[in-house]
Amino acid sequence: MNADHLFRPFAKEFDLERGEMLDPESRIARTASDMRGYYADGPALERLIREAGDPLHYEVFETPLPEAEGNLMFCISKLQPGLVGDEYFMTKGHYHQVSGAAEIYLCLRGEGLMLMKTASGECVAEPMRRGRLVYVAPHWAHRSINAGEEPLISLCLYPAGAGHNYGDIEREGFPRRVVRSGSGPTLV
Ligand code: PAN
Ligand code: ZN
Repeated sequence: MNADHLFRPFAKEFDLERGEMLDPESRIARTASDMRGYYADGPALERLIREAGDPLHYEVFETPLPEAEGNLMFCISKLQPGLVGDEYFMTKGHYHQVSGAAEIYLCLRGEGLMLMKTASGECVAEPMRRGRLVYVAPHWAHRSINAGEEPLISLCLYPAGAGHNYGDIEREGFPRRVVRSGSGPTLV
């Protein structure tokens, strides 16, 4: 095969202490108003949007890669701390469009949970904290939840052609939520 047709090797710098990808080519940002319909307390979300000026919820920093079979996508996911009512800030969550595509989250900073569910309703929560790797197995939808006081930051790795299916989770939701209680973050 002519090597000109191959994607070229490259390297990228990270600040692992701060949990930052240096010079990311792309940044996706979600603010509170992007999260309508996801939290149990809709009025609390509307108050947050109104009173706090639609604050940043989370960001994904990445280097776009060809989706061709074999490439591995890597990105930094950075979720702010905060509450909507009693519920901790979280990502929308998704299945992969190629639902058999797995993903690795290596937590670099912060504290929280990775909530995972199958289409048949089985649900598992794995703690996330610096140095802990969560393996999101094929066919499991996944959502991260920041139950701490600083940003929850992970390095994510998955097949570049996996795609994201948000629609099914928008319809199904996750069977469990993480809320603040007197004894700390609680799965309900
Ligand atoms: C992550 C997520 C990121 C944001 O990179 O995309 O944490 O969460 P949502 O995509 O659910 O809004 C990932 O799981 N990629 O596949
Ligand atoms: Zn994913």
